[in-house]
Amino acid sequence: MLDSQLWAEELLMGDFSELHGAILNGDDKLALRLTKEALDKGTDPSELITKWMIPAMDEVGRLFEAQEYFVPELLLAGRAMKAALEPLRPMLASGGVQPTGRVVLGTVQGDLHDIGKNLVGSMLEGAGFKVFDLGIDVPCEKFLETVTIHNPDIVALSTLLTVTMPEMKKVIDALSRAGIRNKVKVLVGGAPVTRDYAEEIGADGYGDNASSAVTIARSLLAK
Ligand code: B1M
Repeated sequence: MLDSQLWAEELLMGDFSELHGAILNGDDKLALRLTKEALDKGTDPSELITKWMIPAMDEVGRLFEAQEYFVPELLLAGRAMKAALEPLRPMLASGGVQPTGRVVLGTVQGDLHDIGKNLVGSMLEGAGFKVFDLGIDVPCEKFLETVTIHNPDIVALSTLLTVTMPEMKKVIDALSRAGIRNKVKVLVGGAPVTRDYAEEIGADGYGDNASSAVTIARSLLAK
C-alpha cells in the first residue's frame, strides 16, 4: 500500500493517543476536553471507547499488576475514564426506540467497579431497554427486592473481582428460593467472568463486552 494511502486511512480513523494518555495519567479535565473535541470532529463514540479508552484502562490494570501503579493511580484513571465517558453516555443511550424490555442492573456486593457496568447500562438504554441501575456493592437482598417491585425481564449482574464472582450465584440462588427464578432471565458479565462460569452458576446469558451484553439481552427476551 502507498504511504499516502496509509496516511489517509490513519487520518480518517483519527489518532486519539492523547486521550489514551490522559486516562492513563488520570487527568480528568484533559480527558473530558479531548473527548469533546473528538466528538466535535464527528468521531464515532464506539471507536473512541473501544480503540482508545478501554485499552487505556487495560494498560492501567497492567501497570497495577506490575506494581508500577497503585490504588491512587487506579482511582485517578477511573475518574478520568468516567469524565471522558460523560459526554458519550447520552449518545450511547439515544437509541430513540420504544422500550423493549426492563433490566435491573448492578455490580454485586463487595465490588466497587462501575465503569463497565455503566457502559452496559447506557448501551442497553440505547437499545431501548428500561434500565434500573442499582449501582455498586449491591447486596443480594436488594436485587431480590427490586425484582419484586419492578418485575423486570432481565437481572444483569456485573463484577470485576474474582473474589466477588460467587455473589452472582448467590443472587441466582436467592431468586430460586423466592420462587421467581423462572420469571426473570439472568445475564452476567465482567472481566473475570467466562461463558463456562455463567453456565456453571445457572445464568441464562453471558456478555463479554457491552455490545454483546445488548445482543444477548435481546436474544433472552425473544426466548
Ligand atoms: Co480495580 N481491579 N481494584 N479498581 N481495577 C481491576 C479489576 C484488576 C483486574 C486490576 C489488576 O490487578 N490488573 C484487579 C482485579 C483482579 C481480580 O480479582 N481478577 C483489581 C483490583 C485487585 C482492585 C482492588 C482490590 C485494589 C486494591 O484495593 N488493592 C480494589 C477493589 C475494590 C472493590 O471493588 N472492593 C480495586 C479498586 C479499583 C478502583 C475503585 C480504584 C477503580 C474503579 C473505579 C470505578 O469503577 N469507578 C479500579 C479500576 C479503574 C480498575 C481497572 C484498572 C479498570 C477497570 C475498568 O474500568 N475497565 C481494572 C483493570 C482492568 O480492567 N484492566 C481493575 C474499563 C471497563 C470499560 O471495562 O469494567 O471490564 P470493564 O467492563 C467491560 C467488560 O468487563 C464487560 O463490558 C464492559 C465494556 O466492554 N462487562 C459486562 C462489565 N460488566 C458487564 C456486565 C454484563 C456484560 C458485560 O452483563 C450484565
